[in-house]
Amino acid sequence: MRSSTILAAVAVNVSSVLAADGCMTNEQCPEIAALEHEECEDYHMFQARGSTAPYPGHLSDLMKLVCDGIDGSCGFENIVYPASNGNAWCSSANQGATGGQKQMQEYAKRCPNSKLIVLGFSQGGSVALDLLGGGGGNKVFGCDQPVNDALDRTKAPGSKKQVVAAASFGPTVRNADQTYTVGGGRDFNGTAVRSERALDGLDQYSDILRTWCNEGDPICAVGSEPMDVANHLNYFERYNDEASQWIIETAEKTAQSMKQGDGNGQNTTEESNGNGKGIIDQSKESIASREALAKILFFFLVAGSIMFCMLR
Ligand SMILES: *[C@@H]1O[C@H](CO)[C@@H](O)[C@H](O)[C@H]1NC(C)=O
Ligand SMILES: CC(=O)N[C@H]1CO[C@H](CO)[C@@H](O)[C@@H]1O
Repeated sequence: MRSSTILAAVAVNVSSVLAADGCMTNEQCPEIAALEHEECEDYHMFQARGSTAPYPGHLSDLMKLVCDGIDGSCGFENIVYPASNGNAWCSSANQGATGGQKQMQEYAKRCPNSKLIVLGFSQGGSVALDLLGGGGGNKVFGCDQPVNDALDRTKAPGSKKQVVAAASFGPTVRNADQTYTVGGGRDFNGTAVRSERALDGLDQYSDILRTWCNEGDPICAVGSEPMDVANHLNYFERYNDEASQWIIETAEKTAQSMKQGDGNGQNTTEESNGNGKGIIDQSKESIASREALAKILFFFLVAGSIMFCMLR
């Protein structure tokens, strides 16, 4: 089992298999490059690419969909880290987690009112989970991943006022049966499992976190069948629409439910403002009235047809 896992890891050089029509690099897709921003904006994504992938990598099209659909200014920055495979995986992932936290700290300090979204794929998916919930203290592909602490959910940059959504696709280090996981690989462990401490750390974010893991993905769902690297590489073909919708809804809903604070992220409350509720009630009402209208139209249609038949 362990040696097959290692073989799978070696086989998954994610940059070698590009999605047929997906964007991977800035050169390929200037419209993605145009979303890479340093300035303060309403929604700012931090994204961690997969092992050996170019920047920005597999999440490019998804990020474009999020920015196209979200209500407010939007852009991203790459989490800068080596994304190395093999024995260097552990130090690479650790650099991603600690470096990503630092990038978030710097951005949140400059832009205290911006809403932050954390994304990652494969090794980067693991990095996204590690930087939020803490990581390391385990063996992955035969190397030892150093420990890093979680971001505190009550303080910048991890506060509820700031981190409003997080999504991880095919993460390497993950645990079976977590409520935030969707996909057929949910009941299987990843290449390695998270420490209790890292799981607890991640639970702070479970309300705004979703992890996608396919059945048969040899990286995030070890032991599920049929094991095929294709199941690790097709997340963005399969789920871009669903995932971008979820990210937009989660980010907007969380942002709306947080009162505008004093900007330092030290305290947040869960009280929702009247607006958010109003919008939901209004849309419920309009659905109800549309249903009523449809029933009335249907009644007249049936009654009309009966009269027409009788008159003939
Ligand atoms: C996942 O790993 C944990 C910790 O090692 C273990 O207790 C559990 O049985 C594993 N679950 C599956 C489905 O392999
Ligand atoms: C995390 C934190 O400090 N939360 C506090 C913020 O302020 C509200 C109301 O003043 C408290 O109830 C929270 O405990």
